[in-house]
Amino acid sequence: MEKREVHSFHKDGFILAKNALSEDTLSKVSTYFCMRLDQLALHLGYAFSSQGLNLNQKTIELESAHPGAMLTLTHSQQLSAQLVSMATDENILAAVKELLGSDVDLHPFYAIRPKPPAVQLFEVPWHQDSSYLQKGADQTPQITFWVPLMDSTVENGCLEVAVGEHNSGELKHEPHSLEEYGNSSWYLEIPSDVASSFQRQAFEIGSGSYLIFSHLTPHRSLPNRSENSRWSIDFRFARAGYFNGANSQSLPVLRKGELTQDVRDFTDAEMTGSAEPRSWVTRIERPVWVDRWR
Ligand SMILES: O=C(O)CCC(=O)C(=O)O
Repeated sequence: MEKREVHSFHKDGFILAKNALSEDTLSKVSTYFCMRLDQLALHLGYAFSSQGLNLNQKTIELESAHPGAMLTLTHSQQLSAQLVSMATDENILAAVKELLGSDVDLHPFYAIRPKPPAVQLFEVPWHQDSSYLQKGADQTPQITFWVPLMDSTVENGCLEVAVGEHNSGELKHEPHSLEEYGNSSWYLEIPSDVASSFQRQAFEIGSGSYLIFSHLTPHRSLPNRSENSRWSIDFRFARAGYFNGANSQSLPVLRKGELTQDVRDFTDAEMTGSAEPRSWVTRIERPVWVDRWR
């Protein structure tokens, strides 16, 4: 990462890394999620129309046969070897070291977003990531990586960021209200009278590129008005030894600049099938932020 990029991260609250992930890394993650969609289809008793459908085709088919199925997929997220490999890609870790130092953890908050068209619960309202953590975690140095698995455009609901607003500290948030497919919204939002003054920048990002932003950078995602899904993954890193503000543990990733044994053990357990089996979850049970913003 160049000095001017670090400077622009601190000035604007975000930075775009172009063509930083290999096709191979992305395709392993897509293949893994195709497999998860096969498992979800089996669970829902659905048979895909043909073999060899790609990630987008499977998403569209399953969501149209079982509206709300992708919300289940999102709620049932679990770290996999493919995700940890992506998060520990050398370019990502180089940026992490530059921005957070050489002792760093993978934060337990990460999200998988299949975002099919016209599911309003995949339109994430304006928020800062720290608002979803317990009080005080905004003091922890941490950054988010937002990684699209396919090209993300204004039409398919890309991310929009508030430029320079991370310098305002943690803003007030309110619970967002929406019911859809038996799910109540779990989001928080910055009130519209505050968000209306943001200087906004929408990011059309090709797959292989990603956005890095601070836990205090307000952002949201636009509606998906296309006919396709727009998959993305977001994960966070925090400086080791600081309060993570969640009710589960972080995964140690770097110590003294070196990849930890914890990361290797995690990926080995996944590859050998000794990791815990995955179950399907249809909602987030009592998230840590519910009482904080009432
Ligand atoms: O991908 C999206 O739709 C929203 C992502 C987001 O809000 C986040 O990464 O915190």
